[in-house]
Formats: sequence, structure tokens, C-alpha cells
Amino acid sequence: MRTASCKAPAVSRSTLPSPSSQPADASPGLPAGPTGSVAGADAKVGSSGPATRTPELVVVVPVFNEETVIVSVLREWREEVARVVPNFQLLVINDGSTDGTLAALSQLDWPELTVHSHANRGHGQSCLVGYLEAERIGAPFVFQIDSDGQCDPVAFRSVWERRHEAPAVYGRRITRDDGPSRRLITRVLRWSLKLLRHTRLNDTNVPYRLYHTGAAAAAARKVPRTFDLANIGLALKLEPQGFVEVPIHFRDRVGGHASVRYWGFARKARRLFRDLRSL
Ligand SMILES: Nc1nc2c(ncn2[C@@H]2O[C@H](COP(=O)(O)OP(=O)(O)OP(=O)(O)O)[C@@H](O)[C@H]2O)c(=O)[nH]1
Ligand SMILES: [Mg+2]
Repeated sequence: MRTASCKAPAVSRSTLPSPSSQPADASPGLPAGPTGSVAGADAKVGSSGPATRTPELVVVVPVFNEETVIVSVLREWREEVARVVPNFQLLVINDGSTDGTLAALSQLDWPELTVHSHANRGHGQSCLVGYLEAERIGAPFVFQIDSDGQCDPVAFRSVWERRHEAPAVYGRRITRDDGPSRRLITRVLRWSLKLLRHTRLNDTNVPYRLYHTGAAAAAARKVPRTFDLANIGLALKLEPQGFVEVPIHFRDRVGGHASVRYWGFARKARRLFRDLRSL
């Protein structure tokens, strides 16, 4: 993996092998360097501002073709996180975007912004890459959000304040603007996983999750590389260590396109239940 601070040249293409060239059960992360961690001499943050110290928090933001919203989403999150955690890093995982996402990112000259680019591997696996990178950076906490504007920074503080109660603090989408079909999907997923996996988690796929980095990275290594909705696999792996749920509001998408529509959900669900057998 190569990770570059977001200054010209803003981002570098990952030299990772494509997902299909990795063993099926390989860990989701990056090719091990001599130390078994992420390779990359350029994996540093900017030379000024809070990010020159090891950040206390890495905010992982997977992005795929969100050129219309990515800058505004990062801007609002940067403002809010800075109010709560002065020393943080924004880690954007550009998951093979083919639109102007990368160009939009390259215009941002923020010392706390780092962009990692790799060939498309999907949302969940991109998140796992972010957790492992947070571990390499040495940040004790890692927080993941989506890049489509659905995650409202207003609840961040209440999540952060619970960080010492458990290795995992999840937002739980209590109110949401993204329509009845999305609410139904979350409900069906919740009850299916309760029945099949006996989970007590209520929102296993929520993109609003704060982890103790060491715990998240260790669990990430155990989630197979082929696991599609890998954030769900990670949450289930971590559950025995305890978790906290904090009610949040979930907004509607502010631009771009939903990746999964109509029968795509049935396909995703089938894949999930197949993947769960490998967990
Ligand atoms: N769809 C998709 N999203 C990805 C991928 N990699 C990273 N992402 C990001 O993951 C987030 C979630 O994707 P969405 O398509 O919004 O999925 P969703 O939230 O279930 O769908 P909506 O409810 O329509 O927003 C977005 O911020 C994407 O930019 C990928 O390979 N596919
Ligand atoms: Mg979304």
C-alpha cells in the first residue's frame, strides 16, 4: 500500500495486488513489509498542524465515486472532529473511483488529510484496510464513516465520550431520512443475524463506528479477504469483547448514486450468509 499526504501529487496508485490475486482467506490488509505492516515511506501526514504528532484518532472514510459530495462531507467532519479531538487524521480510502473523486481530493491541502488509493475491493474491505492503517500509524482509536453525506457529525461527540466503555462504540440508526426500504433492510438484517448468529448487536453494518484500534485491527486480520460486507464480519468477531450502542440520526444521501438497488439487496444478503460460513 502506498499512502500519501494529500498534497501534489495528491495520491498515489496502490501497488497492491488485485483482490483476486490474493489467497481466499488472506487477511484484508496490505502486503507485509519487513515489519509485517503497511509498506510505504510516504505514509506520513503533513508537516504542520496537529497531524505531525501521532494522532489520537484516525477517521476512516471509504469512498467510491463521490465526486459531488466528498469535499463537503470531509469539510463538515473535519470541523466537528477538530472540536472534539484536536489531534486526528482523516484517512480517505479511495476504492478505485473512476469519476472526479481523486481530482476533488487533490485540491484539499489539509495537513490532517491522507488519501490511500487502491483498486476497487468494495466498501467493507476498504474499511478493513483503514483499520489496519490506523494501527500502523499508531492511533489508539479509529472511527469509520461513509462518504456520501449520510453520517451526521452531530452525534460524533456522544460516540467519542463513550470510548472507554468498550472496544467498540456503534451508532444505532434510530431515525433516518433514507426511506422505508433502507429501514426495512436494516431490520431484516438485524433479526436474521440475531436468529442465525445470536448477536446482540442491532446495527451491524452501521457506518458510524468507533474502535480501539488494536482490537479492530486484530479482528480485521481474521475476516477473510473474500468477505463482502466485511464491516459486519468484523462487528461479529469483536462482539465478545463488548460494545456500546449510541442512538444516531442517519441522513439521506446528498449526491452520487446508491450502489445497491432493488434486487441487489437480495444478492447482497445471499452473499452475506454465504460469507458468514467462512467467519
Ligand atoms: N458502493 C460502493 N461504495 C463504496 C465502495 N467502496 C467504498 N464505498 C463507499 O461506501 C459508502 C457506502 O456506499 P453506498 O452506495 O452509499 O451504500 P449504502 O449506504 O448502502 O447506499 P445508500 O443508502 O444509497 O447510500 C459510500 O460512501 C461509498 O462511497 C464500493 O466498492 N462500492
Ligand atoms: Mg450510503
